[in-house]
Amino acid sequence: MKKFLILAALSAVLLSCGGNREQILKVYNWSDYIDETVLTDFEEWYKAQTGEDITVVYQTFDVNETMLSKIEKGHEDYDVVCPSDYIIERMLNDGLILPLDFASIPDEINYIALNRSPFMQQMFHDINPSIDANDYSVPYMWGTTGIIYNTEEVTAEEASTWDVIRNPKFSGQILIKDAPRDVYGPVLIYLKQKELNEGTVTLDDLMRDSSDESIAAVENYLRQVKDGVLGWEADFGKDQMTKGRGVISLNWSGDAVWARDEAAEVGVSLDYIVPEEGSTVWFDGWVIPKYAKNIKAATYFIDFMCRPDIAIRNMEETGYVSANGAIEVLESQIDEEMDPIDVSYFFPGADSVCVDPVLYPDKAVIERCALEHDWGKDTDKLLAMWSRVKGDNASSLTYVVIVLALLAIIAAVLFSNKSKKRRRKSHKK
Ligand code: N2P
Repeated sequence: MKKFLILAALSAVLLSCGGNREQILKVYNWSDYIDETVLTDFEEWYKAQTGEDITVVYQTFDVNETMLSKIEKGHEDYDVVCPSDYIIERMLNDGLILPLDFASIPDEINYIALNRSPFMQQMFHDINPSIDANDYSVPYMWGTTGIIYNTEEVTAEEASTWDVIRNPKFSGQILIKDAPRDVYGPVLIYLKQKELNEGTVTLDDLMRDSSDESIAAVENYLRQVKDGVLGWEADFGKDQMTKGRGVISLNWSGDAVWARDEAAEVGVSLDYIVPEEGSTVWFDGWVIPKYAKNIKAATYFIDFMCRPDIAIRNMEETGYVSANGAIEVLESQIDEEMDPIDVSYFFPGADSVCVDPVLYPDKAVIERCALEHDWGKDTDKLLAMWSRVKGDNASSLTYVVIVLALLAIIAAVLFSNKSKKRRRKSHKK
């Protein structure tokens, strides 16, 4: 990490001194979402393939919306970014991403074409049936949203419902991902169980439901949740769970794998479950934003990320699951200690393989998960609700402290002015 911060700083200096932008590739990705040694490998590979020098400037974000705003409002010249499904949809609708030109990459190193997963292609296609997102983005990682739980404190049964996040038994020990859409979706699915079971709504309807009534219902629910919340976390939840500082974490499957494996080393036992009521399945994909300056290197970078050995390294480092459909990737994950499950939706024919079900959920789990969709302008309503819910949490005390501090500053200024005047008066006398 340090090495890349230094590299980023050096590259920023290089750029500000008029360095050659064609030799810089600016990548903006989620934090903890890559094996950073692959960045150096890319620089070497790129040189070998094209004869050109390249330096990767690597920056990270924790929240989709931060990344989007830098591009949407700031017009920042990142060459490659990694948004989630509904943000790809939004960027696509707003003309913020460029079509990809993979034909420019020689066939024998065209890892994108060689390793596509039909499941991922279909998911990307479903983002927007009228503009095929496969022409604009390449899947990177994917997973589900669910519950990480400490198996010594919480039973699998307790964790198998979304209602566990307001279970008073775990009050003060619940971590919630600071990702409004990824919390809204599951909570709405929970609240609409009756309608889902009666068949009057579908999971897909709920993923598109930005009505005032539904937002209000989720807000009301989250207000009941928040008293028991230990933290709204963008990226520290997994770490807290490994230290036993939380017993429940509404989180992504990749963080679950990372946390479970780290925790095991210090004797803390964690597991992950996708609650019975259903959930969201998400994926993140590489795109080249409209303001990119190095499209050629960006295209090669995305391609390199699809090389199976690189995909495997990224998976092993982060805990997340590659969207790569290569058989080598499946083979690298076979673990005879696991029970056989059906992952034929992802690897055709693999209907009974021993793989970690947190990484590749069984087909039955995927069938109760839905893809999130962009809400366009209605997103603002959700973000406003989210800050109302979270903001109230720390606010009373915070506001009192701020007001007291301001009063103290004003009093100090008034007092010092008065004494200055007094001193001047006595001086004149
Ligand atoms: C990893 C972030 C994963 C993003 N820190 C999940 N969409």
